Amino acid sequence: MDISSLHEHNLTYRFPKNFWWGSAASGPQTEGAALMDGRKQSIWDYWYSTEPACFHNGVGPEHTSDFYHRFKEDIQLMKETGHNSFRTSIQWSRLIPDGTGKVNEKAVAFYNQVIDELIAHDIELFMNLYHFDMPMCMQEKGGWESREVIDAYVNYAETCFRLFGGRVKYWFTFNEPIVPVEAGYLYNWHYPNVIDFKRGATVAHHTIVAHAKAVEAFKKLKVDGKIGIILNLTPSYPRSQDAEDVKAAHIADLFFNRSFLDPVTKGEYPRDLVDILKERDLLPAVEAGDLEVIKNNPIDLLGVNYYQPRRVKAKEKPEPESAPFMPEHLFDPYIMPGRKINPHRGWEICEEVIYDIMIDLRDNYSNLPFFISENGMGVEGEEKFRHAEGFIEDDYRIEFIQEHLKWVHKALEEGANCLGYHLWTFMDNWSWTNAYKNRYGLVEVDLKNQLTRTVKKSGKWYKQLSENNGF
Ligand code: BGP
Repeated sequence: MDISSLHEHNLTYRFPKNFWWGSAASGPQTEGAALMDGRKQSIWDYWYSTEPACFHNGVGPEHTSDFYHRFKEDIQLMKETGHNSFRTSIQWSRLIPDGTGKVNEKAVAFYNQVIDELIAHDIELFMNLYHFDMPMCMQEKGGWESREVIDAYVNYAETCFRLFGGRVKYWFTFNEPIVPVEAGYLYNWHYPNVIDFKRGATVAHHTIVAHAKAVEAFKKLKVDGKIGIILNLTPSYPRSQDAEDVKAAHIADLFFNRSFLDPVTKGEYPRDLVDILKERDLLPAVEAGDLEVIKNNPIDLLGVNYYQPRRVKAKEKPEPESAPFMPEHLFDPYIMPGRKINPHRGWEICEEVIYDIMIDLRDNYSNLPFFISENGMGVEGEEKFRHAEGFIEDDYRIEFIQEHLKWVHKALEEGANCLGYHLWTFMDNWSWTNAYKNRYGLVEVDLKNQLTRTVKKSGKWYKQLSENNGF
């Protein structure tokens, strides 16, 4: 990396040559056309059809910005907002509607057109294969609890590599794979609404095996490109340096960060985590070959999603003996006095944490190549920031990005191997049970018709950021 360029010209924060500037999105959150052209239900369509009240204002995944029909206009807007790269995901339920077997030619045509259009606009496509969107027919077979689903996923991944490999150079097996574990099997936030740690641990292990097998297939097929995974890293900070607080933070870190980060980079689960689970008889069943495939298939590139830290303190009460296990039996959440909050979303904002993540990857993960694959500021009721001329005047978002980038820049100067920054997200999009509650886009989508797009102030600023390669 050419560090000497970091301070050239009149910019205070200049980034390395060819730094990726762009944004992230996902198929289910933007394509719409949910049951069109042969696509079948994912768990989201199914769950919405049975329990619409679980979704903010009762808005489901059917239309979601209609990128399926409007991708040309949207890619044009990506160009206008300075994108040199963009991440989205293929929907398994669109490409292989029955989970296995026949490929949907209309889906192939759609994804090919999106790829062509991005290439024509000189925007590098980062393609993810799974963003929380299990096809319903696969969930009926047990979802990630089922070995059969691992095989089906690997077949789906191979199909994607064969169809689009070479033209797509950057691939990701999963986005935030811990979220389906937490949301679907621990905390009752998402379908299938199970609360059972051991089943969650099985889901986590099977996801990692599926990931490693997809990486193995990618290498076997000699796809011209790189493959990785996108993890949401939520560093854990102890209330104090007292041994018990530090231990609590370490345990939270094992469960929520190292559980996925270590196997995909170092090829092994953290020993301390295995010990904690073993002691409580919570280890998932591991089959012959699982640990080898994990060991032999480290990623080429990591995507880091960062929103907020986790703060913890030592448990005040002893671990309950009879209640079914939850990670929170081993630490308590800590509300740090004076923490900065995004009042429009309720999440903590702590910019320097992004630096800590980058230094951790430098020092403890062999300085592997990574990029910030999501970071962003959600705002509920963003209409109230509309300028008289009609656009959203989101100075808070510009400031949010700048303040994070200052720390990214510092870590780069200190040798972190960060290749780019992607904002969540390109245009306001549908976000699971929060639907359209929190807006994150550089581009506003008129929710009355889900059609009209208007670039926000941040979108104009992002173009300058990208063109100047800094600010
Ligand atoms: C991330 C997910 C995205 C997106 C974002 C915003 O964790 O990868 O898919 O939904 O969170 O979430 P929310 O709309 O709940 O604020």
